[in-house]
Parts: sequence; structure tokens; C-alpha cells
Amino acid sequence: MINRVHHIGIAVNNLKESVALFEKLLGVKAHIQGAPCQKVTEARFKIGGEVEIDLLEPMGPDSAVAKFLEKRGEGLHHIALEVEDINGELRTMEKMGFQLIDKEGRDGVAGQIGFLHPKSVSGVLVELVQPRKKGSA
Ligand code: CMX
Repeated sequence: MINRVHHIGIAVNNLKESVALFEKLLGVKAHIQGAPCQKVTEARFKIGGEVEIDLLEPMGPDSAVAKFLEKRGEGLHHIALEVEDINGELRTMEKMGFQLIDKEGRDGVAGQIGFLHPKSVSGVLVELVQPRKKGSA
């Protein structure tokens, strides 16, 4: 079951410039954090305590986000959906015909994550997130 939209990821060329722009747009401050597991630096904006908007700047040329920027330019990179049981949801989604990038959940900043290929979701890269339990590392 999908609980909610967890975050929206936007690929940017220059994090500093885009943070200034989005702080003006949203009226909230960004929390900036490196995510080496995804090869990006992220600026996270919490809106109304619910959905986040994450700006993603690649850490280097071998990052998936660097490839995306080169090919398609800045813009919507992915939508992340919160689930309770990531491995169960990935299995269910595969049975429903979605193409998995990750067969199993793996460690990400927000918890266990897994991606569905954009070619099987109307051109949108979808991330499933099973958030870490509060209090766990
Ligand atoms: N959204 C929509 N389409 C995308 C896309 C995206 N984010 N990234 C790539 N594509 C499209 C490409 O434009 C290309 O389309 P065409 O065949 O029409 O040209 C196609 O998918 C294949 O793209 P590619 O450039 O050849 O790239 P790869 O196949 O090497 O990789 C993908 C694409 C989605 C499998 C890879 O980027 C991936 O595994 N992503 C998941 C991990 C990730 O994106 N991490 C980044 C940070 C996430 C975070 O911080 O939360």
C-alpha cells in the first residue's frame, strides 16, 4: 500500500543557485546533506510537515543525476512514494507489470529505497521509500 508522496526529486546544475530560488519560492529553509550512496548532494525542503521537495546536484560525472542533466537538462527527476514493506511492494509491482531497477530495497538517506524504471511508468522515475523507524540509525 502507498501511504503518501514522500518527496519529489528535482535535478539541478547548481545547488547554491537553485536553493536560493526555491527558498524564495517556498518560504522555507533547505536542509543540505550529502548522499554519497546516491552520488548527489541534496537540499531538502519540508513543506507543511508532509511532502518534501529535494533538489539534487550530482557529486560527479558518474552520478545517475549527472547523466540525466546532460541528456535532459534540469527538471523533475523522480517521485518518491512511501510504503511500509518495500520488498513486498516491489514484488507486487513487478507482478503488476512495472519494470524494477532494484529487485530489493537498498540503503538510502530516508530509509530503504527501490526504483521502478521510467519506461514502465509513463516516463516518470518512481522511487519507493520505506522510512527508517524513528530512533534507529
Ligand atoms: N526520469 C525519466 N526518464 C529518465 C530518467 C528519469 N529520471 N533517467 C533516465 N531516463 C530515460 C532517459 O531519458 C532514456 O530515455 P530514451 O531511451 O528515450 O533516451 C532512458 O530513460 C534510459 O536512460 P539512460 O540515460 O540510458 O540512463 P540509464 O538507462 O543508464 O539509467 C535509470 C536510467 C533511470 C535506470 C538510472 O538513472 C537509475 O537507475 N536511476 C535510479 C537511481 C537514481 O536515479 N538515483 C539518483 C538519486 C536519487 C535520490 O537521491 O533519491
